[in-house]
Amino acid sequence: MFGGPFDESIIKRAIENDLVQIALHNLRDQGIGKHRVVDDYPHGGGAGMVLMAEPLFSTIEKIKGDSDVPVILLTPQGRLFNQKVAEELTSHDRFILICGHYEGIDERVREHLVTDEISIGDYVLTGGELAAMVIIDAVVRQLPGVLGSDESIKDDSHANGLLEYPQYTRPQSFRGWEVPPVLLSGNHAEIAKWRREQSILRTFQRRPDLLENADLSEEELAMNKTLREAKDANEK
Ligand code: 6GU
Repeated sequence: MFGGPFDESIIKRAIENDLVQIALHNLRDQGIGKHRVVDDYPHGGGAGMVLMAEPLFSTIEKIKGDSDVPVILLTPQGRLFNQKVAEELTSHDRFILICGHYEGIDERVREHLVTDEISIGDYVLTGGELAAMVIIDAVVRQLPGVLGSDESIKDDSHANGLLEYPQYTRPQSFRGWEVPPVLLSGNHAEIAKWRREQSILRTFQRRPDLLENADLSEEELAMNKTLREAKDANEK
């Protein structure tokens, strides 16, 4: 499953340039018996299979040795992944992601091996692999040197707690739809001001929940208040 995303463009280049190393480990290599079994029926009965503790412990102990690298279980029960968590993960030299599968994993793995649990959203995936790819992508693009210019990271949606401002490229007029004149003015202060306002406006319209934690100046807080009052008045 990991071949596609890691063999493409930015992540591929990051790996080739040795900015990141991604190692895949197959639980089956530590599976039990001739058939390399990794799962078994749940004690107490019920549907589905449960990943056994032994293959997970031996796989991960082999990877981490005595080091205390974080062991993160990917599960819909984990804390919600977001840009802040992505930034937090970049602070570790290494981390291990466990892709849960089947109906679940033996609780002793959670209790005695796992140090963190992450979910990528309130929906259920068939396994943790896609979640791992999402997390790796979001983390790797933060690493120094991975993106062309570090500029593009700081303006990202969510990087400053706001959604990104609208972007335009050539032509200036497309099917009669014009680029906002301020962007053609060459006035860098005005452009920065317009973009900041657009970011706040867009966040207000689409994700007002984000504004509660965004870092706004006095003036911007006042703008937010005006927007909210106008909206409330409209709804009355
Ligand atoms: Cl991390 N795993 C699975 N299986 N489903 C999910 C998830 C993770 N995050 C959201 N849904």
